[in-house]
Amino acid sequence: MENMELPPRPKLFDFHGVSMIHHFTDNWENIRNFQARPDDILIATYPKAGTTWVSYILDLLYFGQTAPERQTSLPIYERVPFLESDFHIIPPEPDPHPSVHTGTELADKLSTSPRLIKTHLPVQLVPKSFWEQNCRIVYVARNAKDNAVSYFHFDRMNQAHPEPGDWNNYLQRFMDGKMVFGSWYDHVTGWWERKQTHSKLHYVFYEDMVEDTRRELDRLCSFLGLSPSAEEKERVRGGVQFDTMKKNSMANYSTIPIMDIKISPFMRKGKVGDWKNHFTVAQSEQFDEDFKKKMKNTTVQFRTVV
Ligand code: PPS
Repeated sequence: MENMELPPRPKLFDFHGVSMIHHFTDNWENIRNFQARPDDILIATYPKAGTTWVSYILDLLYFGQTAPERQTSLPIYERVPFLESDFHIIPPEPDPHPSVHTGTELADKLSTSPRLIKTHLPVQLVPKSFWEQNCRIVYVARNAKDNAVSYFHFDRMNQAHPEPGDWNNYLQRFMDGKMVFGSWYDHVTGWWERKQTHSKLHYVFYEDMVEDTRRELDRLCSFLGLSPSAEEKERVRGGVQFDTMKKNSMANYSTIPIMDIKISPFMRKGKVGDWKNHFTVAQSEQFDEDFKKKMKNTTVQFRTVV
């Protein structure tokens, strides 16, 4: 893998009013026409809000007992296809045949029921069949400051995203919505508004999950109509603790060559409040001021500490 030639970093462009890169729009016709099934569960997030955490929880809840071999042989990105992705998933050596799968192909090939599907699309770009089929959707949101920090480190290590540049410029770009998948502010508020009309949307906060994973697991189960035993719930909770997932090669993205976990691990810190190690006082004040303006018309509330 060390000598593998990496593709050049992609450029951002405007896609229906949202900053995007070609990896997530090249397959657009298939994404737009994707046929959701009524029991599909969509895991929707702005990038770096806790997608993998919730994906792993759902995977364990549904398939942890019936398909234990998944836990050792199938990375999370194959269990929970990334709908809009056109990334080339290259199996580790010695498999000489790189397989190319778009998210829609992977989802179409899934034999599980329900299918768990991941998306980072802002609500207005989600394929209409998910709404027509009245699918359950779990949306995870994370406070903007920690989200920006996590995204910055991810963009440093992920060759498939634009070069992040220095932190100060990056933060400005975050505030301007010039990020892959667009504005954090539009994303979290757009999904929050949709929750008011789509009853099968469960809106979860990363901070709540860190504060009390057991409670959030109970809420998730109740939304999904699942009633696992207390023992089973504890097993799931143990399997999705940060340190456990960080060591788990099926969950930690260490098998994807375009992500250089030596630059920054995918499972980086898993904390609320790491923004304090990155923002200067001036940056924090300016960010808060701007935040108030951008979020003045919404009722969604975030915590930057727990
Ligand atoms: S992605 O690329 O958008 O799918 O990334 P995503 O999974 O949404 O977000 C990655 C961040 O989530 C943290 N993470 C966790 N935190 C706490 N507990 C668990 N189990 C967990 N799993 C993943 C991960 O460490 C990233 O956050 P940072 O702040 O960078 O550590």
